[in-house]
Amino acid sequence: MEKKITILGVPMDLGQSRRGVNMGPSAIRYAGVVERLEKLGYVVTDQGDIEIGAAERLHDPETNMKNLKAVADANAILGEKVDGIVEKGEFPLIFGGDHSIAIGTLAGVSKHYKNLGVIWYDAHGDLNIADTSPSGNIHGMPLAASLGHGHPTLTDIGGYAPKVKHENIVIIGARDLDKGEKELIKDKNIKVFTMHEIDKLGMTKVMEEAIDYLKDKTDGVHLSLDLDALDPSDCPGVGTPVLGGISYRESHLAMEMLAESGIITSAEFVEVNPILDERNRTATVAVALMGSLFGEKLL
Ligand code: 4U7
Ligand code: MN
Ligand code: MN
Ligand code: MN
Repeated sequence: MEKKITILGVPMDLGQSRRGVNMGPSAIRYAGVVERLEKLGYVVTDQGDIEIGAAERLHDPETNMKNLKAVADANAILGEKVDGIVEKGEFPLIFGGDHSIAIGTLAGVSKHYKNLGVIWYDAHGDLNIADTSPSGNIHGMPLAASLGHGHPTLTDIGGYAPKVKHENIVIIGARDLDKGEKELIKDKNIKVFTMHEIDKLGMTKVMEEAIDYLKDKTDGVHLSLDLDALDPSDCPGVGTPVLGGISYRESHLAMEMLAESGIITSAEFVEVNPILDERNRTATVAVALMGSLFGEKLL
C-alpha cells in the first residue's frame, strides 16, 4: 500500500431522500481518522470537501431519477479530483456522502488501471438502473452505472465507460436485492457473497475466496464500503438499514485480511448519516475499520 493517503470528503445527499448523510465526512473526521492513520506511519493529507451544488430535490417522472444533473455534475468533479490523487501516486480515501459518489470515485480511479477490481461491501447490490429502481434514488445505481448500465449521463462520467468489468467485482454482505438486480447478477454471473454465504462459510473463507477471485486478474482493487453492510445494531447511522447484517467483528477481520493481502489501492466509506446515528457510533466504526484496512494490529 502507498505510504501517502489523501482524504477527500464528498458531502453528497442528493442520491437519496434522507437529509443528514451530507454530514458524513465531518462525522468521520470527528471520529479521529487523520490521527488514527498518522499513528500507523502514513503521511495523511486532507483535501477537505468538494462542493455539492443545490438541487430541487425533485423526482423526474421522465427519467425515474432524483437530482440526476446535480449528482452527475458533482461526480464529474469528484472524478477529476480522484484522478489527480492517483496521478500523484497517493492512496485516495474518500468519505461520503451517499453511495452515488462511487460513480465519480471509480471514474477517477479506473482510468489508471487496465483491470480494476472492486469489492462492494454493502447490504444492497446498487445494481439498479432507472427502469428497475423502486425508488429513483441514484445511490441504488452506482455499481450498475460503473459497469456501463443505465442512463448515459451516469455511465459516461469521466468521458469513458465502463469503469469496471462484471468479472472483476465482488459484492459482500448483500441481503436486500431488487428483482432487476437479481436478474443482472444471474445474467452476468456476478460474484456475490450474500449473508447466507457469510453465515455458512464464515467471514474468513469468504474473504479468502474474494481475494483469490480478484488477486491475479486485477491490477488494482477499489474497496467501496457502505456502512449499511454492517448490522444496524453496530451501525445505526445509515439511511437504509437492513436487519441481519455483518457484525463489527467480522468486518474488522475482513479489513485485516484485505490489509494482509495488499490488494487494495483505493477506498471509500459511504452512507454515514450522523443525524440518524447514536453518539457518532457509525462514524467511529468506519474509522476503526479504516485503521484495520491500513494495517493496525491488536498486538
Ligand atoms: B445504498 C434500493 F429499493 N435497492 O434502489 C433502491 F431497496 O447505497 C435501496 O446501498 C438502495 O445504500 C440502497 O432504492 C442504496 C431499495
Ligand atoms: Mn490521470
Ligand atoms: Mn450502497
Ligand atoms: Mn447499502
